[in-house]
Amino acid sequence: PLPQVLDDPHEVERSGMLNMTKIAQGGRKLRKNWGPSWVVLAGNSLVFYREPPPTAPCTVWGPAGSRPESSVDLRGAALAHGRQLSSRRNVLHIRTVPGHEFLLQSDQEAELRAWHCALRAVIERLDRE
Ligand code: I3S
Repeated sequence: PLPQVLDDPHEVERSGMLNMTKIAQGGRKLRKNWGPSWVVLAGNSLVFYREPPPTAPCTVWGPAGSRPESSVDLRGAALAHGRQLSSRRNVLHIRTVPGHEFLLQSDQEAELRAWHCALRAVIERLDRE
């Protein structure tokens, strides 16, 4: 049997500061607007907060009572390198089933690679469910 934590849909898989821009909303192309975001990968969602929690790194969720800026459902999402979509280095491209697309970027290559692995693992797990 799986350990209990793996059955918890709200288990935080990863969180941290990344640069983010949406590039499409519901299939409609958007103008890029890069900015820093506190990103939380948990359950089937990727959640974006304007700011990290004040007690970081101990608290992985956003500030108590703080509302996420946005969140997306990763079920069926497509994950790819974003190098054709940006002049920045270390860019990931995510497209969700409803056609929301965004880019995630970090100047630290290892950090972005870890996000790539974590996102791929979650999306593959959701594909099997
Ligand atoms: O894919 P693009 O259009 O070359 O993206 C760049 C532009 O969106 C630019 O904004 P304006 O066209 O509104 O000035 C952004 O400032 C750049 O950051 C975008 O390119 P990168 O390569 O940084 O994703």
